[in-house]
Amino acid sequence: MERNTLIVAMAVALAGFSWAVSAQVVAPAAPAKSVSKAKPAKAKASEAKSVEAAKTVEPAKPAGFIQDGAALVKAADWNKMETVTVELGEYHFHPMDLKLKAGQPYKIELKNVGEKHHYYTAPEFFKNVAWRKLMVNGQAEIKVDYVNALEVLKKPGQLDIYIIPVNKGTYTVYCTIDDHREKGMEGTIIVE
Ligand SMILES: [Cu+2]
Repeated sequence: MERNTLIVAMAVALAGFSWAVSAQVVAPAAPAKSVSKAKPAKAKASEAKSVEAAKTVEPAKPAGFIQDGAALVKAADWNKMETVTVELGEYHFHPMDLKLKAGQPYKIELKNVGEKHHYYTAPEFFKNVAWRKLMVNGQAEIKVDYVNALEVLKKPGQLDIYIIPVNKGTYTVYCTIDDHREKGMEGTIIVE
């Protein structure tokens, strides 16, 4: 009995010790505000740690982009997807004014029919859509949460984007190569 009691006591002591150690490890991650008042130098480290932990759980999109895009893409009925073709050439988009419906899943085919490379740059529009994927010539798919700019290489370059416009508005699209924009490569994307 004495021996058993001793083992139990040791086990309790060890458990207490490990609890103390784990508590020490957890402690720095405690509410940043209370820590920052006492030890400002360590507060930054713990804040950085908690931000890192949050990213591991669910990666955050850059500010301004649709945050719940993945859920919208998953919930959408892609059998009702509409296909729209936009041609890029010297120096125009066709159509120049693209009209889309908010909440409607789209495949937008960006086709370069010109002799030069062209950009399809629409930063505000790109921020206001839920991204499913991009497809290159039916040969490769790129899964993305957000996009900044797209370039479609000269004839016969093609890039298909699968998106759901989320926020209504009038957005500008243009080509950023040389003076293409000034020569006419600026159009609008209207989401209603
Ligand atoms: Cu261009």
